[in-house]
This record gives sequence, C-alpha cells and structure tokens, in this order.
Amino acid sequence: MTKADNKRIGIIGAGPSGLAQLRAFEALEKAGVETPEIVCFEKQRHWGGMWNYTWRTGVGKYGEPIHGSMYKYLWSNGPKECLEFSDYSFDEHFGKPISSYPPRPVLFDYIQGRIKKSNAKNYIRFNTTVRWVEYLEDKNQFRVILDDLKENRTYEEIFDFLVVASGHFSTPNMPYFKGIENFPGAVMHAHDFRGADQFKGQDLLLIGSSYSAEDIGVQCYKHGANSITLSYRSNPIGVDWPEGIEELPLVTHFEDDTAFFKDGSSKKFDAVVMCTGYQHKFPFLPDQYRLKTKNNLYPNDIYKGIFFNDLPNLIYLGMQDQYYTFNMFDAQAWVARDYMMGKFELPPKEERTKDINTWLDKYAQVETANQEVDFQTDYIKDLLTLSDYPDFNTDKVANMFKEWLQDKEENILTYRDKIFTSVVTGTQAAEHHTDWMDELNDSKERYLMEPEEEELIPDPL
Ligand code: FAD
Ligand code: NA7
Repeated sequence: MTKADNKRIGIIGAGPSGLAQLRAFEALEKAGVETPEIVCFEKQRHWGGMWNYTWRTGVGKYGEPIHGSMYKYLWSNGPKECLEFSDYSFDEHFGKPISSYPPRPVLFDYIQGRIKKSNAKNYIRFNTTVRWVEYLEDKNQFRVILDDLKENRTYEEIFDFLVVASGHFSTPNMPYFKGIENFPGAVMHAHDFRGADQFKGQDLLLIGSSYSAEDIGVQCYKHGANSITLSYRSNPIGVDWPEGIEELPLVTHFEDDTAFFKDGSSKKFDAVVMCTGYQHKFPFLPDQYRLKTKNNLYPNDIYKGIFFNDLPNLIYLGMQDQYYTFNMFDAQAWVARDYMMGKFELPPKEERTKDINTWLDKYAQVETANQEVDFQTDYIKDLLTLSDYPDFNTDKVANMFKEWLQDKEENILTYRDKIFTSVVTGTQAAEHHTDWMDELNDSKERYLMEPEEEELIPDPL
C-alpha cells in the first residue's frame, strides 16, 4: 500500500496507545517506506492521555467529560523496567540511571521524549472530539463525525482504517450504597481524586480492593490522613497494613456519616472515595462495533487483542487490563501497522474466533497474580512474533513483575524503594535520593537532583 492508494488511517486518542501507533508508522517512514495518510484526533489540548495531568474534574473548558484520572503525588505503581519502550530507553532519554519507580511527571517526560523526536505532532488534531462513527458497508470505509472544540464546528472525514486508542480508565463505575445520599462529607470516584491534600487529618473510606484503592489509600496515609479504611467486595488486598490502614468487608449501608460493614462493624467517616473501577465506554461507536467487556486481560471479540472480529479494519489498542503498558501498546501498534500496510492478511473469521477462544480458555485457567503475569507475557510474546517491534526479554520482565508483587506483599510502604535492571540496556536503576515514604515532592526537578545536591533539595517536611 502506498499513499498513492489514497488509504487513510484515523486514530482516536493521543495517549500512549495512539502515540505508539504514530511511532510505529514513523519507524517505517524512517526506513524509507511510504506510509498512508494518518490523522490522530485528541480531545484534550495536549498528548499523553492519562499522563497529561489535569487539575480539572467534571467537564473541561469546552464542556467535554474530563478524561484524566491521574492525581498529584502519583508514582509509578510498577517498575519502570517493565514498561520501557524497547526502541527508546530510559538511558537514552535521561542520560543517566534513574530509580525504578519514578513519579508521574518523570514518566510523562519520558513518553514525550520519544514522540518529540518525531514529527508526530503534525498528525495530531488537538481539541478535537470524535463524536460518532458510521461504517459505510458498501465502501468498506468509516465516516467519522468530529467536533472541533475550539471552533465549535462539526465536520466529517472518511477513513479506511480506524484505530480506537481512547483508553478505558476514564468513565467511572459508580455503585450505589443505601443511605450514601445522606452522607455529609465528600463522596467521589477515584476518577475525580486529585491528590491527598484535602484528606489530611481525615478518616477516609475507600471502597474497592484493586490498584486505585491500594494506591490512593497508601498516598493518603503518607500525606497525613488520620485513618484509611478499605472495603472489599470479593477479596481483600491482604497485605500487612501499617497501623492506620485497615481492610474490612463490603459496606452494607450508610447512616449519616457512619458506614456499616458486612462483618457487623461500623465506623464514622469524613469522606468516601469509590475505587470501584472503570467502564469500557465508546459513546462514539454504534452498538455493533463497540467492544463490550469488563476490565480483564483478554477482552472477547478482538483477534490478537487488537482486531474487532466482526470488522477487522476497526482496530483497538490498549483495551486489556494492564501489567504491561507502554511496551504492550507498542507491540500491538506495530502489528496493527503491518496489517494496515497490507504486510499480512488476517485468517478467516472462523479461525480468528478459534484463536480468541483458545486464549479465553487459557485465561479461564488463570488463578493467581503470578499466573496473570505469565498469561500477559505469553500474549506479548505472541505479538512480538508478528512484527519487527524490537524484541525484548519478556521472561526477565515477567520475573520483575513477580518480584514486584512479592515486594508489595512484604512491605506496601517500601516497595517503591527497590531497584531493577533494564532488559533494554542492561542498566541497573539508581536508588532515589530520598526514601519514597519521606518524599512528598513529586516534581521532575527534585526527582532528577543528584544525591550530593541533597542540601539544595527543599526539606519536604
Ligand atoms: P489513555 O492514556 O487513557 O489515553 C486515551 C486518549 O484518548 C486520551 O488522551 C483521551 O483524551 C483521548 N480520547 C478519548 N476519547 C476520545 C474521543 N472521543 N475523541 C478524541 N480523543 C479521545 N500505567 C502504568 O504503566 N504505570 C502506572 O503507574 C499507571 N498508573 C495509573 C494510574 C491511574 C490513576 C490510571 C487511571 C491509570 C494508570 N496506568 C498506569 C495505566 C494507564 O492507563 C496507561 O499507562 C496508559 O495511559 C494507557 O494509554 P492509552 O493511550 O491506552 O489510554
Ligand atoms: P480495577 O483494577 O478494575 O478494580 C476495580 C475494583 O473495584 C475491584 O476491587 C472491584 O472488586 C471493585 N468493585 C467494582 N464494583 C464494585 C462494587 N459495586 N462494590 C464494591 N467494589 C466494587 O480498577 P482500579 O481503578 O483499581 O485500577 C484501574 C487502573 O487504574 C489500573 O490499571 C491502575 O494502574 C490505575 P472485585 O474484585 O471485582 O469484587
């Protein structure tokens, strides 16, 4: 396929997944291959998706639902060595070893570093929301309705392939608990949490027992909340919590500021944060083309975790629950690129369905977190056989994930002080100049200071 074929590719979202797609095409261009016309639509004014922090909640400047769920003082919740781009190392970006668990601004900087070296910006239309998509069956094309938010103008464009890279940690899953309507304090979803400051000295209830509950709980503990109570539906996180954090079974109901729990206990709270996960939501897609799934490691209906089985020119990136993140989006984007370039054809639908079912059967056998890591590692290995994305040692990465799980279990407050070795460069991470529990400042400037500059570092206390 060449530009002369007039093929057009539309990408929805300029987060890590959408940027991975742009980078994949750029790698071809650099190798002298002619690529199709690409337009990436991003409803925010800047790239980076979740990593582009916003103080806003609710709706944005132009009345669009706020995408961002990230918050202040967020530090990587897994080792950076497990997400490193295999074509752009941390060494290349920072020019020196850094620690294994950098804060959000540092990872954002890393994501931007790779993309700034390209001409990707030319392909992105910022402040543009994809409002609706129609599949034109007779032409095998997509009609995409767009809103230019700044100009308040609606227009349409036609594409041959459509890449959905709109993320799935943005639309809250917000359950109801009897009596919560009379709770006098703040009630919010993790999506609207913007940092621990407002909860200093408070007794905080977090409902949920996954990443958000764990991370927001530990952050609020670190930044001075009086007490943290985590309430689980299925399983507790189950680590050895420090005094001040406890886990209780699910809330049954509220009476004013008191929550009652399944084990018969009750407690007064100042605020409630629902850490109850997110919905895969594609309001711009017609019913039959929407990916309908819970947050899991192998959503149904997408072949190789990418191609919508009923309409493979509709491509989804990053829709899985995530141990692997940036490198998984890359591996997917490279495969998607080669399909769009006509480098390979997909097998017939029956074979694709069989392949999906084989993965689903395998996933049904998975019981432990370590097995989840192995499952996603096998998925990545499969992807890596399908394109020329630079290979990386997935077995070593899997081992790092398992160590990380173990470290968290051993001490949820200190696991971020551990260091790992890059599978891309072989570089061992540096120790951060300050223990994570004592580090209240997450700025890039402070993070990148050398230990000997310690006296220049403002005392966080
Ligand atoms: P997103 O980053 O969500 O980007 C999607 C983009 O699509 C956004 O820019 C959005 O504005 C745009 N978009 C959506 N709809 C439209 C539309 N209709 N029109 C135009 N544009 C649209 N991962 C890690 O590796 N480490 C971590 O420590 C980590 N912490 C996390 C903490 C939180 C609170 C959350 C929510 C996620 C965290 N993640 C973490 C996972 C994170 O989601 C991924 O790292 C990554 O951001 C996913 O990239 P994405 O491009 O698929 O989606
Ligand atoms: P997850 O990982 O999807 O977890 C959602 C959690 O919410 C999980 O513990 C669920 O419990 C719980 N949940 C969902 N519905 C309810 C109801 N109705 N009542 C009680 N508890 C409920 O989402 P997270 O926000 O933690 O993490 C998402 C990403 O953000 C992640 O990738 C991180 O990197 C950051 P269950 O176990 O299903 O019973």
